[in-house]
Amino acid sequence: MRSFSILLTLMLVAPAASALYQPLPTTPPLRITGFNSVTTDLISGLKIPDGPIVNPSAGALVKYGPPSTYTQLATRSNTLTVSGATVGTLTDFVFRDTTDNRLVFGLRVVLNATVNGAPNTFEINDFFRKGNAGYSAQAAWSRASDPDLRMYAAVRTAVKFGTGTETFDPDVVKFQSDINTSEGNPRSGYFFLKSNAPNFKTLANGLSVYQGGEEGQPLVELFMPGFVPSANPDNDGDGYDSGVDCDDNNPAINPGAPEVCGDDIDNNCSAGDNEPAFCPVAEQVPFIGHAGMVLLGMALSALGVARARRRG
Ligand SMILES: [Ca+2]
Ligand SMILES: [Ca+2]
Ligand SMILES: [Ca+2]
Ligand SMILES: [Ca+2]
Repeated sequence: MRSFSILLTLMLVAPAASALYQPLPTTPPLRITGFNSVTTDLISGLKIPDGPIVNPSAGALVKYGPPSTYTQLATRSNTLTVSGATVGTLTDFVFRDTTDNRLVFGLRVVLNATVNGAPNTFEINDFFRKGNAGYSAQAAWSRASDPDLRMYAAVRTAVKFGTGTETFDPDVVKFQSDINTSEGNPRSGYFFLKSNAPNFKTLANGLSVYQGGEEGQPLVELFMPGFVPSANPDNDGDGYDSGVDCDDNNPAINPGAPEVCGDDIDNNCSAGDNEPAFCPVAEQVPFIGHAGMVLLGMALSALGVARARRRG
């Protein structure tokens, strides 16, 4: 009976955990919405309340981390810079949810208290995550208190805050938020995107944050590298998966790398080493020399024939 009760407990718990994620619609209405209170978010099912406690003492800090069933596969911190000044830090994550083996892309942001000695007025209205075309997308988030809330909605669209009706974009998932130091909520919880992609890679400009001018600030979009879904793994982390990377164990070799002439390596995964487009001297001088030698030989040969005819 003991094993039966454990099994029953697992059966009851497992569906509840996965139900915390909501699929993002592909047809209107596109939005799924969060709210501004702990109580209603628990009802909405968007909140993940069962992660380890990151900071138990300060309600103003993110209290809940990722769920304990998540294995972290990769992370990267991006400094958010506006007009040369640091306004905050966005941390990007990839996890594997060991309950269903799916990949989970996560991010959270912390805005600085001040910028150049003045109150930080930078605000994030939208987070954009690219690279989702061809894959499913489900959203959820973690938070514990109002100061680290602020996922208002999740939707597959590239339409920015305040610019009109959202249209479906299979590639882009937007988390609409309101992270703003001046308004007393400088930290987000974790915004999670669960995908059925088998692998992940880094995409240049795969992530961005957008300030929509809600309080009269300038419109600002900050782009940064981001982890995105991928059909193939990117073993060397250079942003090119093994399907297009001709050496996926060397980050200096990939389709975006410069060709290094004469090193016997196809550095840019195109046209071999010493390709004429990048290596004109090394490649063309021997070729012209050879052609010249052939032409010279033909000319000398013709001259010899002509002399022989004259002698004959
Ligand atoms: Ca690679
Ligand atoms: Ca490589
Ligand atoms: Ca090449
Ligand atoms: Ca080369």
